[in-house]
Amino acid sequence: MLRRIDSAIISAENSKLQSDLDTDYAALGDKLARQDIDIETLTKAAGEFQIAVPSWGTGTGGTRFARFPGTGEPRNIYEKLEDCAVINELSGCTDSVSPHFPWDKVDDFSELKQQADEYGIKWVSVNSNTFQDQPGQAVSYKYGSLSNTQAASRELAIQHNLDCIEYGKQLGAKSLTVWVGDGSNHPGQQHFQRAFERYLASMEKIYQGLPDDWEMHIEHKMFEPAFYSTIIQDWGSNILAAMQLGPKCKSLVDLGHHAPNTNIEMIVSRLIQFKKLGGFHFNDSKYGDDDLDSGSLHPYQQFLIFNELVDAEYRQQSEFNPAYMLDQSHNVTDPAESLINSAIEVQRSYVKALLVNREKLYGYQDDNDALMASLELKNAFNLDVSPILAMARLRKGAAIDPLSVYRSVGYRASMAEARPRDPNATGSGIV
Ligand SMILES: [Mn+2]
Repeated sequence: MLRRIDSAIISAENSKLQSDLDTDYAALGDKLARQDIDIETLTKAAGEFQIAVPSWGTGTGGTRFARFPGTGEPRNIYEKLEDCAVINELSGCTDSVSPHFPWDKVDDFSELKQQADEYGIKWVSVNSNTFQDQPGQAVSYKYGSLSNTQAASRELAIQHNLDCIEYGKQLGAKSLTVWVGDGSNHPGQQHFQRAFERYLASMEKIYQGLPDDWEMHIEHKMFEPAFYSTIIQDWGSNILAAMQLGPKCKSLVDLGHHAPNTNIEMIVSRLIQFKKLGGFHFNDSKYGDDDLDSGSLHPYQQFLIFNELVDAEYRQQSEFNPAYMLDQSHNVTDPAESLINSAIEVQRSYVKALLVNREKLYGYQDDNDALMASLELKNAFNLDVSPILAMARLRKGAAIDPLSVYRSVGYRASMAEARPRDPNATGSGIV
């Protein structure tokens, strides 16, 4: 298999840390055994957990005010794939990439797939982009895409989504994620119902183009770029559209696309109950931003979301197979470092949620013992599962300390030489 980081370097770094890890792992194993939890079961689950990297997350992000590009940024999808391979080799938990079109469009998708295959990277959900006009585009998305009042703009957006499905088929993807920036900035600008009807009619045409084994995921977002109303502003509009369109259409939850303090874990539970949870875009948010690093601000919220997901697994909820993906914008960090760290933070939430004793929790709930029910969750959250995550990485040939290895090999500096920046290239703001 093709590699970006020599496995001998990772092994050498791991060998320096393994003795301490073995000690910590054994101590944690003893502690968990006293609670009748087998640490090996958790380590196996951690090793199997995978979360996709968004291709656009490998470049430095920005805001609508400015973007400050870093050195050695990937300039095309092949270079983004290289960085994704590095992230996976070090973290051991990101074996797939989610592409965005037309940003990642190439002439020969079989060549791109072959390159990814050699890195052991899969392609997952393809993302369409109808929130900006492309050079030479015949009609504009300024006043919306799938819900535009003008049929020509709607048709262009529909065809773009159908094209994305074709690209995805060539890459081996199995789902299409649709987020549109459609909405309004002024009260009265848009007739809410008629706009939603146009959106649904457009989405129906895309749905008809889905292969039998594909899903379509709708992503809601409360605001931005439209600041008064958005066509799929919340999970209510999202699930209504998904139910209207059919069983292959599900809702996608981007953690940052909600009002502050929204109970996202309960939204997740509702979507699971009605077999409409398609997947996630993980990130964190403080105010109205939607692109901070996963778990950097609200790790307990992320844990509570995984508590619902693990509960669904435990109860063997039917049609439950959500797609996990990061969706962040890295403005001040090396994107590869943020993506490695964030993937592990999401994996951490998953493993902590596995610590919850479901039967005990159900008992506390049935007895209305609020405090003990709450502690069953909090005690799981408070346990440091780092040795489990590190051991899972070690056993997969990934790094015990991924960021340390990443920095020691000078990856970004070497990319700065290999990937000189085009001085004429214009970077988008929000990505
Ligand atoms: Mn998103």
